[in-house]
Amino acid sequence: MNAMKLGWFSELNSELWPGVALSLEVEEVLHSERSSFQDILVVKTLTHGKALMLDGVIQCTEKDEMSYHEMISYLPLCSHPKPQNVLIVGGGDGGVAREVAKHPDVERVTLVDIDDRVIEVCKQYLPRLSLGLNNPYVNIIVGDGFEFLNHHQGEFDVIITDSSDPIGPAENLFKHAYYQLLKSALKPGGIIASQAGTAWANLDQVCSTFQHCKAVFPVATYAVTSVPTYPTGQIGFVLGSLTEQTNFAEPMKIFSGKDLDRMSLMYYNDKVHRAAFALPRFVEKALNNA
Ligand code: SPM
Repeated sequence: MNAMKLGWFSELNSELWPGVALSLEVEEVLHSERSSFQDILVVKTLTHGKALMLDGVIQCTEKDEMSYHEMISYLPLCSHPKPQNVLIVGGGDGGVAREVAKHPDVERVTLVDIDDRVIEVCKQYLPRLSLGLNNPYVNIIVGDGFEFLNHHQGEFDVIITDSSDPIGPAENLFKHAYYQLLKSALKPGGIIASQAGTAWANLDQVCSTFQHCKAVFPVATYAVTSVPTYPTGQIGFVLGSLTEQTNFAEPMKIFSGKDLDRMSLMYYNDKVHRAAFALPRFVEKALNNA
């Protein structure tokens, strides 16, 4: 559900964030179509650059996408001793691939997204994001992430699930069976990170996703970042590790200021990494009971 009225896009979703709607003033609709899986909309906003919406839900704006893409990428990558082979499930806009490919240890990136139209539309209209899709290290596969994992065992050091919300094409990526598949697709010592919703609007969803992760991985945790154009301005990730010694809150790899500049990172550094795991009491309590 979404509304375009008087030059404004409003993100209405009565199921996921009832009674709240973020609005962006739109200068121009650049692209709109119905793919086999979802509605795809790209607009030029007045204040946030270009924005991508899927099924009426904001996926990213050029102004604040770095907070999401850098954090979902570097929280797991910097928690792994040598993340050479990385799988991205979803992420058809290219933002995560762009970040993952910058990590000095990464040798191979595979991206599996179900919707080739998202990939093509982002290549055409969102080049700042989709430059990750043109990187020679990135192998793009159009297909179902769930199915892909079924046929790949013990292959990846890190798997990042950059999905939309659990209504629509991404629904299966929030289930227990998906976390079991993630575990089987990892090499020994592997790590996963998945989009897991915001505690303010979807505490139940956060807890159930965390529960699936905790049931499968010896170490599981939840971290947050701020994305002003997501509902409540915040989103979180669950992280799981096959290694009991993993302490997600303390990065194994620390980039110097020079590294961060060379990699053009605008949000992530080791201090932000540690802070992402400092959770409010109500979230900590809910996760402890999950
Ligand atoms: N590469 C960007 C894809 C973004 N994936 C996450 C989108 C989530 C949007 N809704 C946030 C609602 C939080 N409950």
